[in-house]
Amino acid sequence: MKRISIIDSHTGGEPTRVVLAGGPELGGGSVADQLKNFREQHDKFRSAVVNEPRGSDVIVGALIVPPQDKSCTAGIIFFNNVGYLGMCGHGTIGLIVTLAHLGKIKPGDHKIETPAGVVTATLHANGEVSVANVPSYRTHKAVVVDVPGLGKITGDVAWGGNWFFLANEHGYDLRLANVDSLTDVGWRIRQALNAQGFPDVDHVELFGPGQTGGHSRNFVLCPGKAYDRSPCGTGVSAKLACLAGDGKLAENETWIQESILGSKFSSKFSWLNRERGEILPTITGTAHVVTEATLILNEADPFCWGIRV
Ligand code: PYC
Repeated sequence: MKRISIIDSHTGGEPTRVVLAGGPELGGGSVADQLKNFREQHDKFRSAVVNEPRGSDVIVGALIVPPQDKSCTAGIIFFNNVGYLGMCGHGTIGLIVTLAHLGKIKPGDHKIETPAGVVTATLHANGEVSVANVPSYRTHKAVVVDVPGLGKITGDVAWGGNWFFLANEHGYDLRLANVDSLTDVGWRIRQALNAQGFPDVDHVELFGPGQTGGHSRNFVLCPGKAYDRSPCGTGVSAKLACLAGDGKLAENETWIQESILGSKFSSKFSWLNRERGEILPTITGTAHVVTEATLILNEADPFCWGIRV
């Protein structure tokens, strides 16, 4: 019988399950090296932690690992129902609030090593967390995707710690009541985009007008077909790269991004390299701890390692 100690939180409605103890030994090195080992040797642990019957499609797992960069407070590997993330904005906010809940960190700056690079998370005295993310940039503007059954949809391809397709003009109403049809649309767009020359893009973002005071609302479809309940930290980073590139947002100007639930991240950017369109985005949000628990893995259980598709 194996026991795994976890804490669950949510960031704007999107859950993060931090694994505190009981994880696999990943052999050290950079967090990117440890992710390779995790993926190749211990993928069933990922599934056991986030998939049913202990989890669900929407949970993002976060395994704390030793950082190679010793100036970092922690290393972290984020994972979901189908695989691994380069970085995760809502998950980093959840991690910081979890570490504060445990009394392991105090307000101030905390560097965190992720597979996509080192980010700096600031725990504010009021409990909010800001994450200065990895450098973000747009690689393709106004890509036209021919989506079977939907027609042509135009959007940008950008990196914010994960790869995103971002569409402003799509004609869909971004309301919670419509998540089933939005999921179908997002999935069709992703399939078409992957087939039409962008195999790495695994997140799709649809944007519309803000409905609860934000500058914009989004619907974000994650790699395993779950929609992000939060505004998606890496997705907002990709959005800022597009806004910056189009001259629609100035350096240090605030952009409030609403999720499909209406939960919000405040964000801003500074230029790293204007010619290359590279920005440093900072995302601010709040998380709440909801569960402290022990997962039990019993090999006698036919679903010990989770239900995998
Ligand atoms: O907040 O970056 C994020 C994120 C990625 C996938 C789910 N949330």
